[in-house]
Amino acid sequence: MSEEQEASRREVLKSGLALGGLAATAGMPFWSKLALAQGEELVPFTDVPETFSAPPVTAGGFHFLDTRYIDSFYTPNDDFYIVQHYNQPEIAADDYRLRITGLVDRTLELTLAALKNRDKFEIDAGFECGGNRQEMYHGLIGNAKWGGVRLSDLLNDAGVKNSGIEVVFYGADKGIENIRQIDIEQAFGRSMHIDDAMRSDIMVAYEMNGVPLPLYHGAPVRLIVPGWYGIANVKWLENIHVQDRRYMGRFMARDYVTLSKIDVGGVVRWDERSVTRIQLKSSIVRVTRRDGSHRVTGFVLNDGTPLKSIEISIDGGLWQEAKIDAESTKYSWKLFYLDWNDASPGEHTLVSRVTDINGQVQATAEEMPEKPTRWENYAQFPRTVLIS
Ligand SMILES: Nc1nc2c(c(=O)[nH]1)N[C@H]1C(S)=C(S)[C@@H](COP(=O)(O)O)O[C@H]1N2
Ligand SMILES: [Mo]
Repeated sequence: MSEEQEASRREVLKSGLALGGLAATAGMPFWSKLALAQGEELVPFTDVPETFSAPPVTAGGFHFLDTRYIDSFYTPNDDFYIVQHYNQPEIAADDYRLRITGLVDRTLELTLAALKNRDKFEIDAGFECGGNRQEMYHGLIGNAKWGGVRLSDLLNDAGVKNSGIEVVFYGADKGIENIRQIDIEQAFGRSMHIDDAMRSDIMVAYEMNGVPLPLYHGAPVRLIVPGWYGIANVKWLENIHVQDRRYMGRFMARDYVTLSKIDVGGVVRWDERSVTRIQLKSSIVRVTRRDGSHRVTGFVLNDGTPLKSIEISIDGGLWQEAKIDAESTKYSWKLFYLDWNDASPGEHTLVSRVTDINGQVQATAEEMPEKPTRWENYAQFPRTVLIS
């Protein structure tokens, strides 16, 4: 490994300690406080219909978490949300090849065994689908420890030519797309600029929470782009292709494109851009009661920018600082709680807001840009509960 790579690896490790200045939890590990204790019960949300439930995991299906029951730092693999737009290809590990092609000095073709023989690293990454939303209580979310190899190591071995500016990632799953009235079979594809692709923390992953990547999460190999929305994490990855111009496939240029009214150089314009970095977001996921005292729990996701505070306001009152899991890592989700001491019987409205070290504050619904597309739902999310 070059000195430069070693330095950037150290930088990543160091910046993993992303929680400068936050209220830490002393004593017990944060996580041991999350599982429901003996005699602790969920307080019902009144914004959740009684009929609400998360769909079970099924082949080809769509699955999201019932966020009221988040009780571990790592989401169990069999409850991690599942989104795929085409099929779920089954690839025999022995037949698997990862090909690195295009504007490179040497085309690489790697078996799974060859990938596993290379330098391995692990990283925590929590992410959500760009289409995650309030109707499912933000359940298209999960946090896992991923294991695999550095994308930058593979690209350096292949030798990216100067003309190679765009890196495209193709999955083995395919579907028919109608493009200008023509039906065409396309593989799932996503891309990024070479400068993003050379980040030392992007992973070609073959493990999820210590076991081989499960089928629904892209077996045998997927991409993990920490800090970006789920769409970037191409499952069933079989080809990494370097080219000299932008890739304009459906999931970069037509779908997962956020349309919003923003200031562009002093002019308000309707802007269209591909969903990439995770926006600063928090949400309350549950309220529990034990021996008459209450606790409010939630999560934060963002692009890895260190956080300054996470606060909760009850019935429009003062913002109170919540405790955040101090062992969270740069790109993991960050779980937090607040002990709510004086909860009175009746209905209450609770809302959380997160602030990062740059002073950016999670927007209220009113402060959000006009944004008619369904992607990137990060506004403050008021929840209502009934205290009996
Ligand atoms: N090959 C492939 N990769 C894919 C997708 C897909 O349809 N095909 N869906 C993407 C989307 S939209 C999301 S949100 C994440 C979901 O990853 P998960 O199912 O492991 O949670 O995978 C991404 N990677
Ligand atoms: Mo997604």
